[in-house]
Amino acid sequence: MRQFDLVVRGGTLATAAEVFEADIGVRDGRIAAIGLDLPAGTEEVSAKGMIVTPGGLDPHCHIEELSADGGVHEESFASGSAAALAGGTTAFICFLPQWKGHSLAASAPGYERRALQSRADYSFHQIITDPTPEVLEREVPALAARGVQSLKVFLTYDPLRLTDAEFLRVLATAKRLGLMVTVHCENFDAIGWRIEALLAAGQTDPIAHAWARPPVVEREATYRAIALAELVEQPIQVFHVSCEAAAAEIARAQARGVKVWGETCPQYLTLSHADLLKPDFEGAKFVCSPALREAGENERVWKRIQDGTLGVVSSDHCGFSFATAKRAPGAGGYGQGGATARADGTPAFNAIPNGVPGIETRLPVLFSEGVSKGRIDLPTFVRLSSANAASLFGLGGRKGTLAPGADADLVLWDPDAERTIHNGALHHAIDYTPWEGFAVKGWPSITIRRGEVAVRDGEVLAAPGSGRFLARG
Ligand code: DUC
Ligand code: ZN
Ligand code: ZN
Repeated sequence: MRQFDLVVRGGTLATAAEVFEADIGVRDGRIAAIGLDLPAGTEEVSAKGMIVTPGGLDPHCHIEELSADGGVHEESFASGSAAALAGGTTAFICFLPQWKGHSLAASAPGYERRALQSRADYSFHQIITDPTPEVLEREVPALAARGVQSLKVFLTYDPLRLTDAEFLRVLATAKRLGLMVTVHCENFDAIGWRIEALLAAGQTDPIAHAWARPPVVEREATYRAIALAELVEQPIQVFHVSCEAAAAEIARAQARGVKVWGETCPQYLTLSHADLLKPDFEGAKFVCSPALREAGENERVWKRIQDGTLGVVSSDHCGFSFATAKRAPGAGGYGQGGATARADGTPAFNAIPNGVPGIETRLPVLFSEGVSKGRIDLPTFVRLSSANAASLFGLGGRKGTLAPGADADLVLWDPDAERTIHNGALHHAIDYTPWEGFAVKGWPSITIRRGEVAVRDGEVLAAPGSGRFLARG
């Protein structure tokens, strides 16, 4: 019997700390050895000319989410995980919903059963929208014991948002149980006030979404979330930072020793108001929250990646197709201010479901705009794409690393491959990509998940149901 089930041979390995030449020997789905001239494995994969990174970990994506009105996001676990793997992401964390007025157990029945169809490894953050004593004192501890070790709260969206008093109770519970709290930071009342004024002035186009949610509403809520977390002495992760104003609040808090981390997404690094202004309702394809900013903001967010303020790039993938959900006023839950339809039947800006698809394009866009264009080096790419999220969310040593004992989740990047992104070539279930026609340099040609070749040259080989639930510590 050979020592290794698989040897990935002759690649340039990139970890969160260094870049070096080596082979990787895999046994029983885990990395067994890293070194030069390893003995032959039962299976051999050549990585000559390739960069080998840990598999991506996308710690923020909405997959097959169920809303209380009976709706379900169009992206299924089978399709979303195929897209993840094809884009170099071997594990993701999505959301267990809580419907207001319901216990955790009674919200989204059957959701965990749906997740069994995943081809990639997966875990959950628990959304808390209704922090009753029963939820905080009984249900959350039981969930934590099952390995769901992080909570998500919204400071905007009705009926998802928490008041400050509710948020404080969630923070205190997380502190008691040692959980991470992730936060969507925007000021609900300020957005509502702006929406009312814009609608009264007859502004209904998708661009008004950005006018209703300017950077100051994100900055205020980011500051408030940090201040309340500081009061409780509970670490938080600020999700999807879109602008310098919010990032600066995080940097200031980090400088005074507060345990706050920041995440951003490829949309805030590459897209802008110009996209929201596209004619024929096409701007709806770019409605997400926080909103896209003016073009100059992209480079300011890159600077906050470069100075270490923002340490994670997630997709915030949402399954809303242009032909269906994006045109259904109020559908999908993530909207604010009522279901206002316009004369042509399309929704006014405030009723367009918020969210863009990006689970497959996250890493190619980050690699190309970051590594290939010289904005970041390879270890930074690894930290942003997997390693930092793994340590923040209790998967350190298992995901996001190339080291003996870690899961053999590997991505072989062809750094010279030039591609143009087209939706037809993607594996998600959504009918568009915000990066249609976007040119990238660098492409994940082989994705290996726990020692098995899951994707080769765009063909997804991993079967639905082959992903595993990741209980986190
Ligand atoms: N932002 C989005 O754009 N969609 C879903 C949730 C969120 O916070
Ligand atoms: Zn959010
Ligand atoms: Zn989200």
